[in-house]
Amino acid sequence: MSPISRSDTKRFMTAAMESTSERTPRRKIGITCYPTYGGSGVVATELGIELAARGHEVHFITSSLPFRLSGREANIHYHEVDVYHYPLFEHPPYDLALATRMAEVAEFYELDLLHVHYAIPHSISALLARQMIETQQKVARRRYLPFITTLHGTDITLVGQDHSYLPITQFGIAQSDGVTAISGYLRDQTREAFGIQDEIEVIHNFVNCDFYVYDKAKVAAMRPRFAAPTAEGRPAEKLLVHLSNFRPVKRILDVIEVFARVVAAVPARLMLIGDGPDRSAAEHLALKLGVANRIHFMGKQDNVNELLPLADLMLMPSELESFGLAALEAMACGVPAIATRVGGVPELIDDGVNGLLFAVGDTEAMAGAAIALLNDSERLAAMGAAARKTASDRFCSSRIIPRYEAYYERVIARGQAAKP
Ligand code: GMT
Repeated sequence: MSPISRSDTKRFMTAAMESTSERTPRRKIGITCYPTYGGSGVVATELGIELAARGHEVHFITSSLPFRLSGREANIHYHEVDVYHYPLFEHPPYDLALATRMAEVAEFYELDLLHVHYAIPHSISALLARQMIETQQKVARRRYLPFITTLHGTDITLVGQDHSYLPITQFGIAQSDGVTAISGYLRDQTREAFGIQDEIEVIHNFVNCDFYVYDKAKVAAMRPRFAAPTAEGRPAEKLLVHLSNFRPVKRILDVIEVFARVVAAVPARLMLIGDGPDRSAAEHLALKLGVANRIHFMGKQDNVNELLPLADLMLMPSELESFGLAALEAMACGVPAIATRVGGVPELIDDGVNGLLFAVGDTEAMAGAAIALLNDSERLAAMGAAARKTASDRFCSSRIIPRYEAYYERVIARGQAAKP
């Protein structure tokens, strides 16, 4: 096995030190998520990394290597789901291949638990795997393999609402041995939309506060690559950032509109991190508004913890966010967000204290607030400090991971009571 990278070592050491205080049994956990795209994959991957660093054995069972994983981390195993493509299959049945792999890995490595992220179709695959293990031919090998479903957002608010998916999503949630939601908002939505009465544990998104942090020397060295420092007679350029998968729900065009208004009043640049369906529309609008040469279109980036602290302000004008992980990651780096008052965002951003909230689409108000804040360095610094404090007081991995561990123990104990 190749050595882990320096930044990984730091992260592992931090988590290992944290884990010495509160010990829970070392567990073998299978994690499934969408590995290449979106916040649910990020949360699942970061969770696996943190659990592994705390001594658990983590098995990622996914279609490809999750994008924040090097594949070289200690205590982490990766099992690729291989989908057989037969000409008859217009749509190869990934869900079945996943269920098969889950059951195989669970049996071979004696997993204690499966933890799936994003309900569709992962909870159904986990349910099948549980049934396969519970009813296998060799009676001595039969056992109950509990699974937890973590709900992230569009699995409930969008995709799960479509009539073609609603009943199966409802069924997958109801059959789960444990269900967590990433915000109180999402828990309430799930209850309302699916009529679920059972317990749904709210465990918010988290961030590693040692890894996502403002480092003055690093910022001083890197920032001039993205925004010009003070030159004779000219003010330093401000730097804004947006991070997402560029889907319509993120309202990237609002980001460009806000930025164009900001640039008209304050010398500034924008880092656009990520990629997705709305990228070319964003490029066109940037050209039309004459700000394309002030925007760094950076595409997908691995180490966003190195980029976020360079910025003064984050823009997150989403149509909906069940939580807003991107804003939390920025806040941990001392960068406050201008965001929309939607979904679970108010559980993270306290308007006027650690960030600013606006109605969806109100780009004029967002731009006005951004300009005022960028011109008031004292208020901007206070808001950045409050943002960091919120992240470290409430959403650090050191606080949130033990909640997952405790929940695992509850679910495993319930599963043992249900032994076949
Ligand atoms: O729908 C998405 O934006 C992707 C989705 C995902 O599942 O990958 O993101 C959701 O999960 C993130 C991590 O838990 C949350 O921080 C995002 O707020 C949430 N996105 C939405 O609700 C739109």
